[in-house]
Amino acid sequence: MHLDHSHDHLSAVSADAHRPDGTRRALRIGLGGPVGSGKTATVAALCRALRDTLSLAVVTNDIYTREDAEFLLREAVLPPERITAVETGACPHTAIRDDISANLEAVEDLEAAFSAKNVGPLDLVLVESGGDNLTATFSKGLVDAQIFVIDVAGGDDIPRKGGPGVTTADLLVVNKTDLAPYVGADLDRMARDAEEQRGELPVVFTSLRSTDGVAPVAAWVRERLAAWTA
Ligand SMILES: Nc1nc2c(ncn2[C@@H]2O[C@H](COP(=O)(O)OP(=O)(O)O)[C@@H](O)[C@H]2O)c(=O)[nH]1
Ligand SMILES: [Mg+2]
Repeated sequence: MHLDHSHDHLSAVSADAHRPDGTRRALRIGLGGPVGSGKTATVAALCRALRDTLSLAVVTNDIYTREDAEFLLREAVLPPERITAVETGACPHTAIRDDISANLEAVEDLEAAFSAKNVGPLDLVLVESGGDNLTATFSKGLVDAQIFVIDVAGGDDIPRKGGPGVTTADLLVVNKTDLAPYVGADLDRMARDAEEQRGELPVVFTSLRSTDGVAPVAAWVRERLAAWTA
């Protein structure tokens, strides 16, 4: 099923910000973007950057496996009880957009578990999409804000091609800048095209190969969280 996503305004927060008991729930941030752009690597780096100061958890979406969750577990970016895998079946964008029930349940179960344990509540839940194409965006009922991750090796014309992820995500991440010389990607052009598509919405360029390469994304997440808790 392909819906018309063109009228979405992704930065609006519509999911209920409170739990039934009146306490504020965690900020939910979705990470979408094409397969291989660096979503899992960004999640892993964010966990390392934020885990000492925030209580966070991750939900991964894989089409047929638990590959991404297993990677995060192997890398020990968070304790296992903070990582949940959702297997989406054939159509990854369906699970973050049309039938979000499995993801919503995963997020709510994590929140409930941490509140119940009295170590919580969680501050932040990251939801990684299974990765699809340039049109896959998250339902506002599932996440409060979304990051769209593309990479320079996917072609430096991707920002110009637009699509709802590139044009409306709350943050656009252009990853793998270290590969730009090898694939002949023009970063200035990507920046100009992205600005043309996105206007005021922020864009950051990252290389997760460099030390603290995720810093601009982590700073943006901290800002969102500050606004959320204010
Ligand atoms: N050179 C380079 N490789 C990266 C970077 N970020 C991720 N990768 C690699 O790109 C591949 C795909 O990354 P992954 O996070 O699994 O992509 P996902 O499908 O979007 O989750 C992996 O081999 C990563 O190690 C980067 O900034 N530079
Ligand atoms: Mg992944």
